[in-house]
Amino acid sequence: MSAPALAVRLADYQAPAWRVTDVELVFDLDPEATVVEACLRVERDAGTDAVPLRLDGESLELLALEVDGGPLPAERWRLDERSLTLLDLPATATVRTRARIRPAANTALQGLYLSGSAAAGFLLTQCEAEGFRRITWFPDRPDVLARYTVTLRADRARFPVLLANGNAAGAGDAGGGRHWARFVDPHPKPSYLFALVAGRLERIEDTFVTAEGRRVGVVVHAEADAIAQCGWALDCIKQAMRWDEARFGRCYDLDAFHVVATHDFTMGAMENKGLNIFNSKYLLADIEQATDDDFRHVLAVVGHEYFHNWTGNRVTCRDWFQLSLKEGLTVYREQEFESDVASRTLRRIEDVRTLWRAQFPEDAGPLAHPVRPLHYSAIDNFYTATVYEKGAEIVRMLATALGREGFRRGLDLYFSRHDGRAVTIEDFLAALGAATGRDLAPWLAWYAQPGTPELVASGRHDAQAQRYALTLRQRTPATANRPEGQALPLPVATALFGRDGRRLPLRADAASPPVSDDGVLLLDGAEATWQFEGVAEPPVVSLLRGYSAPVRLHQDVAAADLALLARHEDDGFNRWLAVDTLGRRLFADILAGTASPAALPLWTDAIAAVLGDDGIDPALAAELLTLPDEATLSEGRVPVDPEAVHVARARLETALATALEPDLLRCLDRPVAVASQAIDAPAQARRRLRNRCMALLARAAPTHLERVRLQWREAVNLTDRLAALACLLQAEAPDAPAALDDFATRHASQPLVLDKWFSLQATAARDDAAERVAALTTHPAFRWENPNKVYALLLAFALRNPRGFHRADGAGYRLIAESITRVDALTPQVAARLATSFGGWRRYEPVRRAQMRHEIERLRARPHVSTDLADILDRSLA
Ligand code: 0A1
Ligand code: ZN
Repeated sequence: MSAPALAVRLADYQAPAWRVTDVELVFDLDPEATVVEACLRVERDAGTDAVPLRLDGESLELLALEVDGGPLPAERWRLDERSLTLLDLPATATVRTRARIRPAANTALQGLYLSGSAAAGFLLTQCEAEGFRRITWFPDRPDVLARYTVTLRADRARFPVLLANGNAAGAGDAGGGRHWARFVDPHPKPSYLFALVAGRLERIEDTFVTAEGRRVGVVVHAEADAIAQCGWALDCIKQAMRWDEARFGRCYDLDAFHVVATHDFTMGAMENKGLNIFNSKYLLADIEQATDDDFRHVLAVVGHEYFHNWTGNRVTCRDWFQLSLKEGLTVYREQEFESDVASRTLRRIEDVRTLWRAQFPEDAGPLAHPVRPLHYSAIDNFYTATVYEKGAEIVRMLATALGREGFRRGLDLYFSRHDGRAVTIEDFLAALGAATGRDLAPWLAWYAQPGTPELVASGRHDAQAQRYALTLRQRTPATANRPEGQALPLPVATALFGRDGRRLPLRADAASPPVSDDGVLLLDGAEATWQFEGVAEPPVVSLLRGYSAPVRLHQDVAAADLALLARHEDDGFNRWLAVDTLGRRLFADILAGTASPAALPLWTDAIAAVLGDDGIDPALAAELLTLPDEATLSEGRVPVDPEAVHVARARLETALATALEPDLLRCLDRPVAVASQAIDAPAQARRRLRNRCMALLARAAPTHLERVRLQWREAVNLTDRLAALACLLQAEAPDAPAALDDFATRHASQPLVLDKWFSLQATAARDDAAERVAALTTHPAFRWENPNKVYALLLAFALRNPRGFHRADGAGYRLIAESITRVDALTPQVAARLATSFGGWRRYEPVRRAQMRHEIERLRARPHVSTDLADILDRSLA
């Protein structure tokens, strides 16, 4: 069994004793053996004499080492598996190394690796967080920023396209069928932002003129069979560039912006300076091979990576503990981008669903960590919902508390103070505070303290005085692994409604804590009370509008009041939330066996009323018809019986479908052509609503499957075809197997579409789901080396098929444990991610709890466990 890796601690941070000012890299590229020559100009920090220069390096074969143009005596350097240490260097020196690396054998997909086959694939790099050390020896930490000059040499026919960060600075013939290209990046950057790409790639391009007048070549690269699907991404890049200028005053800063698609990537995408690399899933989109959701995801991820150019690249992180400094802020910017160019309400609903499904459980289980962790043994495992999504929620709360203008001034100051530097979350808060005259020190607790705060609201109406007193209390309760948390600053966006559905003025008396012009109450201690005046009747109180703080709200609201909010709330999110809350209450009653038939109509009538409102966005209507998934419904319940949750949810959905059958039919029968190839927002919204109605109708009665079959035959886009297939599968219709086969044949040469085909089967809540998923791992299109395939089949099964994964006989657990072992030998990051599916084991009823624990222990006891996997397993058991 491997020993746990030594933890790195935030408290131990020390500024680097050595800086690297300039780096020159020369690559002789070859998939089997690439030679990397590195020349580093290093400088010792004044006052740190005699500190050896320690360079990180892993899986490198040393071919040559020189300092200041000559060899270094053996007693002045040491090489081990993880580093090269040079002793007694002068205060400035030039260190030259030559290394051999083996891209084709690199299945970890960190460092330089091959995407696709050795004969036809292309070479690319992934360096975040610690991949650069697999390319050359270097102080591989984000606070060492250097200027890079990179020369690539390769066979011209095999690797016609050569790309690296920065501006092109020459190209030519290298003799013997080889060619070269040079790139200079004028912006100092940390090593994790280094990238190169070499191969047979096609391109589409355009020009973007920045607000500062720079003409930027915008280029999207992909393999020949994918280039036709890159148009949408190119469009999204230009939208993102324009938006960042308009909303945050941030312009692009190089002559070209390159984006490359690969099928072999462990994450979504990577913001390498001027050379973003994307998992093809988040870059390619056309109507035949991508769903409407895919189109939206491409917009969001393209935006995300582009926005990193300022939040991450120009201003970067001092160390990996500060990861949320770039990720939380960039997710927030991405959310705002999509909210501005598409739909704010929909994006907010989607983000909150993600928070509830993924982040709340993470924050409540053994893998919980502060948004700024205090220690780690495998940083790869901290690209989590907490660092990303909760981090974004903190930024959103700050923006709410400071107001749009104040937040913008704060960010402007942050950029001007720290451009070209590696900084901390304290620096971020200090800049926002200095620009707005606020002391934001209390906000640091949001970054430091794990757990989801509980917010309890209570109110009292005084009819005589026409006053309404609203009291808010907060607590972050202790758990087995941590003490009770301290009070946090909580912005609570609030509105009061009268019984007729009209907004009441929000006038707090002079003794109350302040209320902002847009109705935000800032709770900055454990408890506070606001006295609102001029409230003649007991109001309906709408709290946390737009989900203004990521907390669990406990508020005693009558179902009739929620129904009123569902009709009259003008905040789209809280309107949806009112319906969602009604649905969850019914679910809880069904689960507890206390459901009363009288409760159902309040919920279904509320939805019907909204559906009947001609002004409603069809996409929002579709959201109202979508119940929380089983993971979300299980969240906060102990012990969980996944089978009971599944059955109760299915009953609730059937009840909804049955009650609304006429409304759903009316919705479907509205004269809209099924055969639509438009991808504009209204077309997408209509499809979303129609497909949701169709899915519910198929639940209500088997006769409605005829409509599904019609759509299956006539669909001219992937969204509609896939929606119909999902209905046939869900109903276990007799023709479902044939439809699945048809689909696979039709899309046989389209890997991203086949991923959806795998996921559809992986998430079907059948008794034999585990056996089917196991069988699919032997399908010719499935490859263990390809993260997208592992995620589409196995991660989808573990996370989105609770009934199958948690099957009482443990077959689901065994399948995932065996898969983890297999993947760990290839791509440890992916294995670790799969293993997080066991993280919640303590919340399950005793039989399942014991089985899950057994699998975790068995995995940990195996002989060769990667550091990434060992870290997840150890923390899960702690
Ligand atoms: N910084 C990227 C996420 C990312 C992290 C690690 C990676 O290693 C495989 C890749 C990508 C982002 O936030 O988009
Ligand atoms: Zn990011």
